[in-house]
Amino acid sequence: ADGAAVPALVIGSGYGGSVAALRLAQAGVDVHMVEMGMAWDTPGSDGKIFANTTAPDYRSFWLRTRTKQPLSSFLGFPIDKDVPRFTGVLDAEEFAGITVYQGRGVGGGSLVNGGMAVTPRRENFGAVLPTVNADEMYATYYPRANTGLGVAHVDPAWWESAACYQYARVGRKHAQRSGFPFVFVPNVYDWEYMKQEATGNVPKSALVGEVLYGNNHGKKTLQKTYLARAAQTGRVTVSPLHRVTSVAPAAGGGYTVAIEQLDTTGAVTATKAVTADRVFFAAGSVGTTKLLVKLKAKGQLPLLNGEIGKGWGDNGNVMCGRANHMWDATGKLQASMPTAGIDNWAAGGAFAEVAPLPTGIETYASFYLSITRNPNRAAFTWNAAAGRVDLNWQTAWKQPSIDAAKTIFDKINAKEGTIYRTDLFGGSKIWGDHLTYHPLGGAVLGKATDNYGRLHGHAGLYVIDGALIPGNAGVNPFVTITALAERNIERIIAADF
Ligand code: FAE
Repeated sequence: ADGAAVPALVIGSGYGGSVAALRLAQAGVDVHMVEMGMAWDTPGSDGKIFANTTAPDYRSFWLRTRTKQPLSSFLGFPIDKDVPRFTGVLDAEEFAGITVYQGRGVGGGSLVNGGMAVTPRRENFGAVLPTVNADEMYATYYPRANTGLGVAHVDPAWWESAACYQYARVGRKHAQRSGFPFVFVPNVYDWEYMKQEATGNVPKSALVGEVLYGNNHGKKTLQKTYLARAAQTGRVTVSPLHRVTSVAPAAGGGYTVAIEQLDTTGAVTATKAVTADRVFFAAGSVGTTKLLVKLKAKGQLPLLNGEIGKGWGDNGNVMCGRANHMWDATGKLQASMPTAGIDNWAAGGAFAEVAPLPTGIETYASFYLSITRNPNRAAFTWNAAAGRVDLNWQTAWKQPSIDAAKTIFDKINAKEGTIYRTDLFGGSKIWGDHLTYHPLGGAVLGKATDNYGRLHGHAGLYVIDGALIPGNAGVNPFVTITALAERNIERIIAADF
């Protein structure tokens, strides 16, 4: 409520925010979470909370009047369509050189993501977070994060025969025939539930392709894990459809946090101010960094240092499809939850997730999201004339990612006598190089903050989300974001509260 005072305010309810809220509450601290997206706890008139990937509707996109699907065309036909403007679950946020996809709602990215829960290889960790003690991460915080998130492997025997993973088995065959390691990757989907979907005993979710616009069943989102446990403490309140616009030192100590209440058209229906002793920025790499860049430039938080806004990367994301021969059908039934990838990180700087293309028809296509070693880093800056934060990423900066992905797919195409699909990204583009699912950085650990996420310049302000990670995690990022948050909040509770 307007005028309230809270000991700890958390901006955003994704991975970093959920870890912070749970651990603070368990330590006896009352927490108020402010989330700009919806609660996603109420079904629509079709009885479902979320829309299907193949039939986006008003629930699917954050404040757009036309969908902006990651695949813009299929078999030459554009697939985007008009939708009513609504505070939907997936934001396709457009900057000059890149579209950044993000989850919006209580649970953040966990509502829309593929659930791939990857702990980076130990030997790669030094390149991910060079200032963090790897022994502690692998002994304590990665295991804690994996447990908290409910991470599990698919049953290999079931996977070998399940119709819905034919596409992944074709991916394995092609990887292995070209000599690439094929590795299984754990997920937060409830595998027992998926087996029940396959036998027809329960309402289907992954097996009807639900993912990008939310899963109605089966996926262990943060709503079912960290946030459920946080709620059980009785110390955490969550305000959905509330957006933080400012944080500034308060006269009597602590911070004044300015908040806008939104309706489902995105209109501001009220503005509120609360005071908080401590504020945790957990609005995601883009959300946190945009706030900090604006607040520093406009003088609300003038003492933030010159690293704010820097070190942003796209985790080297690039997509592509391959056209298979008729004898390599990938299946008209494709589980929306990926289970595996092609690991050419050491030799070629690419880890390619064998991704579903859940269209409901046989496409003879293999589809991949590659995570690559891309050294380019962008910066966010305040554009005073336009009153917004800009990002200077350039589309051409994806070239190192394309080159790395080609170390895998040129070889597979040569071996199989196949070609790239050119009908997925508009025009005759081969590479999905216009987007990322994995924004990272902008308030980098050890640079904009100390080695535990305390912002330099203003005591009692913390960054605890993907903004801390310097642009590339080498693998899908949410387990690392969660583990780093577990590490940092433990230290912050012990030393600062
Ligand atoms: P995040 O989860 O984005 O949460 C930030 C929250 O803050 C959001 O709910 C925002 O609505 C909210 N917010 C932002 N600004 C404000 C404000 N001013 N006031 C109030 N609230 C605000 O941040 N990662 C994997 O590891 N495996 C995958 O399989 C995977 N698949 C993905 C698929 C898709 C389509 C997408 C979009 C992402 C995927 N990711 C995946 C990435 C992963 O979801 C992402 O790294 C994390 O969600 C980032 O966590 P954070 O806590 O940083």
